[in-house]
Amino acid sequence: MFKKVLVANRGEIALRIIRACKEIGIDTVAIYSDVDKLSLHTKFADEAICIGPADSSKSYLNIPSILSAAELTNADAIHPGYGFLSENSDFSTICKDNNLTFIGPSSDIISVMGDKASARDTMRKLNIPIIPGSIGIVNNSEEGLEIANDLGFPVIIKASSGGGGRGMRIVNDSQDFKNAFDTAQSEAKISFNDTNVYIEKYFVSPKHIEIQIISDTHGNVYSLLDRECSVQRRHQKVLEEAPSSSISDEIRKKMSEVSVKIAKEVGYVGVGTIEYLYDSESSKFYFMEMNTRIQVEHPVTEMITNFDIVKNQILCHAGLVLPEWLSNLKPRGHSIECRINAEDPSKNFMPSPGEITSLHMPGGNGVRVDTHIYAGYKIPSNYDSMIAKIIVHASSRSEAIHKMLGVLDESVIEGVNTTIPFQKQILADSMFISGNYNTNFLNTFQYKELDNE
Ligand code: MV4
Repeated sequence: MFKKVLVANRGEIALRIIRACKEIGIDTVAIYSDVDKLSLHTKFADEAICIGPADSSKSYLNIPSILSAAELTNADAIHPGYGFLSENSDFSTICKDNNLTFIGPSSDIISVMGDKASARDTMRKLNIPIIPGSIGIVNNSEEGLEIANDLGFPVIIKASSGGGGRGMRIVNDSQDFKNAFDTAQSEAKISFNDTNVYIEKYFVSPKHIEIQIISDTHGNVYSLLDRECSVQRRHQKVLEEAPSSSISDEIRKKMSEVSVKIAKEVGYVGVGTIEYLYDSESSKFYFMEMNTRIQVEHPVTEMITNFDIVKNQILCHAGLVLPEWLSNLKPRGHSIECRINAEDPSKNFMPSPGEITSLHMPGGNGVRVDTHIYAGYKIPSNYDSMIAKIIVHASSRSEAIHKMLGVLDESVIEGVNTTIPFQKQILADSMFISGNYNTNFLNTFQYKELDNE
């Protein structure tokens, strides 16, 4: 078992990992940039080391600095959390070369799944249903146009090193194709230093459903069921729920089986999420991409399975054999997570950093708040604007919606603007309540600014 884990992250996920380590009995090392000196994760860890200035490239992405911190404190493992270095295959390799366990999959798997075109090719070879599209990358717009004509418009051009919506171009007809293709390639070069792009048939109104999997080092792989993540704004998930109310138990079982097959075939170790596009009309699902890290929205899965994903992720990398009861999981009730960002929804979600002057977080049966903020905390402007995740669990979706509306009403975060009013309007929206929403939901949803906000 690990004696000491260095948590190479900040904010709520750093706290989450520290809490899981405490429960196991593992000592923890926090790293922080100078603007995060007063952040809670530096307080809750057993040790805390400043690794550089605010700029992520000089701190949370600074591999030599992080490794020095691990060496100084005699850490024997590093947990990357999500974002930052969590899907950096070089970091995984460097940890291994320095006798540090990287709490994540091997660098080969990170590389394969991080290269979206090669991930598709891997799935195709495994006979996994993938979105119709190009075989591998597309080298030029002439080749691309041929593929697009065969697929039929609309199509979508995606950066192979992208993912999460970055470097995507939707093309509705052939006249726009060459320009879109050339733009996608140049954006991919700028954003990811990799011009490789691929093409897929564009699904106009899919649902975004993902399957959580966990694997130990003994070849056991289990599905921890599904999450619905279709409520996205500019490819940032806003609200997630588990299980999805849009798929039948039969589809849930099939998506789980396909996901377990993928993890087994690639020799996956640890936790991972396979993202699918789901077409409600045909009840068909298609592999879109695989994320090789813990995800922001993991708590909704923990609530419906009563299984601690982060704790077991750490234990799996320390050699734990996963329990057999995971093989016939059924969703227990319904869970919803609202991401609370320090942004002003009435000003096009402009970031709203600053000091939290007063704070009241909700509680009660089936209510969980994962946050690193406190009254007096100064939210820095250097990082992601998410300041809290409010998660509820109830015996039905309807009760979970009512419970979430209630706890959002209870919540008080003063001193900065937050997206709480936006979340309340989503939860009260008839299309959302019906469950028949898809990835276009927020494109047509109108936030109404109210005086008493
Ligand atoms: C798609 C798609 C429809 N058709 N691919 C990729 C990254 C992920 N964050 C969203 N992605 C999508 N890929 C094909 N072939 C729809 C999405 C999608 C989406 C696209 C645009 C705007 C919002 C979206 C929300 C969820 C999914």
